[in-house]
Amino acid sequence: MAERTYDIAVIAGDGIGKEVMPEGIRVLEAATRRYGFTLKQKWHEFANCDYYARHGRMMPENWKEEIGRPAAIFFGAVGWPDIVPDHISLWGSLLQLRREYDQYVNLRPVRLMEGVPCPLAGRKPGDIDFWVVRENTEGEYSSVGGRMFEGTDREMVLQETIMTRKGVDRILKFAFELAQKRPRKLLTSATKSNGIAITMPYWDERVEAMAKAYPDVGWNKFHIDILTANFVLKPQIFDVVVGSNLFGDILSDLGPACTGTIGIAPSGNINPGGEHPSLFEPVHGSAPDIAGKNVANPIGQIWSAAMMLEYLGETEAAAGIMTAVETVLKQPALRTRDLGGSASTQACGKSIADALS
Ligand code: GGG
Repeated sequence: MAERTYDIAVIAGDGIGKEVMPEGIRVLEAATRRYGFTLKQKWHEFANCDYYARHGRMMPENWKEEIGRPAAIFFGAVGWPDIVPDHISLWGSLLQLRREYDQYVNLRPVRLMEGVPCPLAGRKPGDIDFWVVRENTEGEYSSVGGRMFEGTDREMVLQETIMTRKGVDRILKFAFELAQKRPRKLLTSATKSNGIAITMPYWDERVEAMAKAYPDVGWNKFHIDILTANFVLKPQIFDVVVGSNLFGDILSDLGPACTGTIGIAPSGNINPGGEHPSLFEPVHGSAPDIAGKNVANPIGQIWSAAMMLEYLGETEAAAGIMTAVETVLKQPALRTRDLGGSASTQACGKSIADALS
């Protein structure tokens, strides 16, 4: 049998990224021992704000060469606003990686796990189990626009939202195909076509057109305001939720918050064709307020490791990591403080690695 070896690029980033990444790696290494495959790690000391402080940019000019062609990229979190404004650090690193590698799908599972204290009254595991599919390369995340008449009473700022037929259709196709594989086969589209009068009606039209190709998938749409309310009030009605870059981002923070904490939420930035590497990272950011205290929840990073292994075809190892996560989450003493426990970042990571061994 061929040896299973994967090259992965590792970028810890800023803030708690530097603390949760070693725990993700600890668990991945436990998985390699248990399931008999090899990960060759290449760590990169860029795409962080310390690099910016030294070089005046977030990544070297030849970052693509530096990264090479790994099987996947394992990413922590970026942003340290005391050094670099967030829009500069984000556009100079993560957003550049997502766009240059055409990772047009941002896939974010939302699942209530057993033992996790859920802030929504009366919900139990199984009640909340859906995917947010976020468009990841265009939409409201745009740097097209500008400022005029700065410093005068005519000061004006303008920013464009960009939706292309290709960009919208490919994310909808991915979302419908995901829904098709799920038992409930239901797709929900996030819109705001009553207020955002050009791009969002276009999004709705494309959803309606795409739905015709998937007659076995039921679909509905909600304006983003009532959709967010329903995440809190009726999370059980969702199966696959697709949204533009901004709406998807908001929904994929709110979803995990409804299941207990954003600290456990993972994501995959996927280039479905496989022409470029895909990138796996926790949904959370660098959290400067708790950085350096060894209190951050490493499960978002660890679950992202499981998503990465699933993507690499190591499905048994991915499932093993998730079982280990579930085992640890059931024990209050092993949880981090965002889940009411007192375990440190390292202790939580170690418990999961031990549960896997
Ligand atoms: N691990 C995710 C991360 O570092 N996020 C920083 C951030 O601000 N992201 C914005 C976004 O994903 O749109």
